[in-house]
Amino acid sequence: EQKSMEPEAQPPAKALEKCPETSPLLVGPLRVEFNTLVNLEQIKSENPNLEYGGRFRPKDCEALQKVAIIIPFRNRDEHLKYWLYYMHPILQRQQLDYGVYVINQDGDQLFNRAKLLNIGFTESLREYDYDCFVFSDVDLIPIDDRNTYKCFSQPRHLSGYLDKFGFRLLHNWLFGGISSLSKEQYLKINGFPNNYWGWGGEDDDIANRVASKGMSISRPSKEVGKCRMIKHSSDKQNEPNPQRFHQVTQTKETMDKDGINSLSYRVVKVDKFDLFTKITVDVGKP
Ligand code: UDH
Repeated sequence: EQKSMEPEAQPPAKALEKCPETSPLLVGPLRVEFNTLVNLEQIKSENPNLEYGGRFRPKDCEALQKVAIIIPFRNRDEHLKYWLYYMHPILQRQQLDYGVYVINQDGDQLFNRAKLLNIGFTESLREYDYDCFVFSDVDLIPIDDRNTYKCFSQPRHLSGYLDKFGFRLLHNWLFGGISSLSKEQYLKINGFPNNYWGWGGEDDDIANRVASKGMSISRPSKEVGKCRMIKHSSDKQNEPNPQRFHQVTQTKETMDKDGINSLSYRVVKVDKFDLFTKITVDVGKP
């Protein structure tokens, strides 16, 4: 009898099962230091499962959240390498469907962190149907992978316990550094302010927005929530904003007209690298 040359019948493709609530791949406390230099080629070879542009999704289960990670950026390439080196393995172990977006402020006007974050929200959504947004400074790394870069029932502050403050939470409305908001939470507060130029205040404004919409700030426990910051000197064109003290008293009055509904900017260029997507933008000036 002649063997059939027909390929064996394949079972119909099964939809992946959802990933578990807690990833079984987590290891807990991590060693994080910034003395050994890292390079992009090494990071690339250590993360073979990444897709172009710094995208990843678990292949054995369906991720519970689609997370855009937004990094405000200008002239911090050394920090970005450490960030990529430490974060890609952590985020993969957390079984997230994620993409990394570095929002690079073009030119040398005053830095505008919150506006860059608004731009990251908008631009990442043009690429994929993200439902959660993690906003992270480039120089902060969690030292426990149970500090999951996802969204929770309340906006979350992921970097409450920094090494530079002796791992103490300075105060309860702290919201700078690393935070996460679902798309719905973000839209409820009209996104972030666009008019904080230079250092400071924008994080308190965001905390005010959260509170004024009846939400609260959630955090991981101190055990899980510790982070390290890369030491560095002050940046040019990011001096403390002298208007910040006044601005943060006005959030309730300004938040409905200043935010994602009033955002304007120009994309200068989009670079897709292996480990991240870099979007260079003109944010204008004060
Ligand atoms: N950022 C840049 N480039 C800049 C300024 C800021 O990439 O020129 C980004 C970066 O992601 C940084 C974040 O914006 O992590 C926040 O910047 P920041 O200056 O508010 O906060 P950071 O924690 O520094 O980096 C705090 C002041 C450090 C002064 C140290 C003096 N010893």
